[in-house]
Amino acid sequence: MSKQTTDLRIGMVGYAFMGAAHSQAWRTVNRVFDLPLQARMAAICGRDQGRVAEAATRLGWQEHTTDWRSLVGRDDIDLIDVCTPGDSHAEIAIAALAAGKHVLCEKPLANTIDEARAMAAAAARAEAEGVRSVCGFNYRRVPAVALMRRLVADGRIGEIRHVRAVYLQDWITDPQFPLVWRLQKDKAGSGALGDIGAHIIDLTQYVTGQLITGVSGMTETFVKQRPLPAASNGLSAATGDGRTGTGAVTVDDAALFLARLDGGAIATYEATRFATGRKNGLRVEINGSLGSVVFDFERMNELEFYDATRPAAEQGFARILVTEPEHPYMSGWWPPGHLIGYEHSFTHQARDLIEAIATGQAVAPSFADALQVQLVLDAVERSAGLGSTWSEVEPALT
Ligand code: SOE
Repeated sequence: MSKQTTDLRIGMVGYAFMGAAHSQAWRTVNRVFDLPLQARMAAICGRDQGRVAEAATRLGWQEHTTDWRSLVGRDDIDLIDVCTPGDSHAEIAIAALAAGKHVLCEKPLANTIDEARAMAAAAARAEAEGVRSVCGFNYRRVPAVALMRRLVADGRIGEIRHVRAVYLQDWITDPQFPLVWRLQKDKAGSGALGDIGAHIIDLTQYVTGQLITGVSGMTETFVKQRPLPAASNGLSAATGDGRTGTGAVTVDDAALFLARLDGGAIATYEATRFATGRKNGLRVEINGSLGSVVFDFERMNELEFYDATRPAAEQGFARILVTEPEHPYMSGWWPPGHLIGYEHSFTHQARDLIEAIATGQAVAPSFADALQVQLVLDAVERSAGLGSTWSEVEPALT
């Protein structure tokens, strides 16, 4: 591992949507939280010389490069932040871990189970040498979600019976929306299932402390051909730069599944990019023997809590405004009652990773946790391919 100073020197690969979100976090984290290490935005890497140079200036990176291998090999880099499409996660993350760099890797961990297994194995080997790795399931770090987990872990909703989770978006409803990388299996692994379904799988397992053991799923691709894009940049892509014609959409537009969890809960999940009018509608409801909790990302500063142990005349869903210093992560931010947004979940992710590196403690979700999510995705795809037959989720650790 490279020499550790009080600086944590970061090299980021990728500069589109997630690259910008992670950059915002690295820029902000030490200004908000008192941490033992100072994040330094040393170098950013991307394939296109002009665009990566522009991104370095815009996002606040000291240097830029088009060669991720040289970045990973540098002695003056401590952490590699992987914000590329899924088809390069495994190669970059494994090389970085082998070079003794801590790794933050965007979700889903990989495009295939084999890649995810190799990444989890590399992370386990590196962990023994004090190298930390974490997968970017950022919604865990929304304060209301962390509070939800705390209430569930404290037994406030009793025994969990139902998990009801949806992640609804609508950004590709227009059939003329171009064939961006997120719609290509070789680049993204899967569609709505892996991109946003993975978030609700991770989030619900995190909150309940239970793992999905089996599923029955279905997937659908509503628009099978789309115009070829000019250049892909995150979610958006312009058409009409001279490229003509269409290409096949090779991933799911929507994925639905039923699941059983190992603590006895039963669950439903829905992930779609065709829920017209729903922009980032991540909603999770958990019903237990003593109450319920509900989180809706479109109202991310709130948590609904139903406490069935209260006197009958006083029962009803309470709306907790998760903005107080007593709430997870909030003491670093504004005076009580002031709201936070999407970007803050990434800053909290950076905070937790820096703490883990400095203290030598493990940080979750580990690559092994993210492999387990990958195994659930695989089980859903297998089930869908077999007419929704029940598919067991393989154990992550064998
Ligand atoms: C696109 O659907 C996307 O940007 C996901 O890739 C992110 O993980 C999610 O946070 C928002 O939507």
